[in-house]
Amino acid sequence: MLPTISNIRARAVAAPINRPPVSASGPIDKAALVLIDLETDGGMIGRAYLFAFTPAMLAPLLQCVKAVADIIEGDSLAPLSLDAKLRKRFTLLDPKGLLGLALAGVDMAAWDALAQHQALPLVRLLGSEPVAVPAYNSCGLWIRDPAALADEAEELLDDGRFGGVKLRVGRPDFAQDLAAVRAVRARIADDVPLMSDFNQSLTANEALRRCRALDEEGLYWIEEPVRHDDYAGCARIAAAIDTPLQIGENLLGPFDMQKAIDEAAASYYMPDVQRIGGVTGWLRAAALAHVHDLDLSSHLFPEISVHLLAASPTRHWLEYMDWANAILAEPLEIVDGVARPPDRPGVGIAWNEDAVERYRVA
Ligand code: SMN
Ligand code: MG
Repeated sequence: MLPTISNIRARAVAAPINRPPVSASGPIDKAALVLIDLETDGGMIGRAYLFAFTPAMLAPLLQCVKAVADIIEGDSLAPLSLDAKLRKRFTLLDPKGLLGLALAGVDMAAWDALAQHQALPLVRLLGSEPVAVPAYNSCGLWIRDPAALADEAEELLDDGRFGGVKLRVGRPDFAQDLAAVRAVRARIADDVPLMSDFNQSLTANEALRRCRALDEEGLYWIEEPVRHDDYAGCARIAAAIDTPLQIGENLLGPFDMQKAIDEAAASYYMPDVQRIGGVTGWLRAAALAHVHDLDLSSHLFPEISVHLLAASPTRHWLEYMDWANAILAEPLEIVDGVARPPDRPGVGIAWNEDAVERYRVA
């Protein structure tokens, strides 16, 4: 007998970030997170967090989670059925934006509770095993003075935990981007992948110019040079360079991913679990990547993404981001360049309640 959902609680926190990000789209000072606790009548508590990007969006996102919760309290803990019911209910509203995040968060928490109910790590519930997933350190190398970046790259790699690092580009002056890439590439070992991310900052013509110029600089991938949904623009750039083009953190569900694939927008895809539709959406995206033979990486949310990548046939890289570490009881460990899903029931997320109280936003 499946448990039923008895209660869903949501809390907002604004937690400190170790190396606060400054991307081409601006700074982020705090990790604005919504924490979800989904309780079942069997006593399990499924947990997930959502990233609201800015504290101003915490209150409306909390409201969205509560509105979704009201619809499924009392229902069986069957994530695919819950997803179908909720998406049908919201068909006329178009369940994207904050509502899409809320749906994904409740889905993640439901899968966590179900895995706990089966006494299995999520990766095993999905039929896979806790295999090693290569992890790169994405917690730094933001838009700042290129001269300081080589030292930072070394710091981000120096304990040998990570297999690669990601550098942010998209400065107003391309010479500064080039200087940043060269400084970091020259400092780190030749066999350590250096990823790069433009965060959608360029026009298609400027992106073509910059990506061609960067094509010989030894970058492992170039991410989101243009607007995320300009699949034709992405395809034009991807076809013009040898360096693989990476997109996907802004795909709002597997149907968007199919559209991007139809246009040959990129070589690599990196869905974000809160935008692609939670675990349920990820599994469908992973099937698309499998069918089209596309390397699949993750975006943010390393704790759950490591389970999902371990269950994805074309798994590639885990993006390691430490933004939730301040409020997690047991942050994900990275050792010798790889992460493994923890061998405990569910996703393995538990709150550090003292920290949650400290950073709680009313
Ligand atoms: C990123 C994501 C979220 C906030 C800042 C930067 C970046 C990444 O696109 O891929 O990590
Ligand atoms: Mg990115």
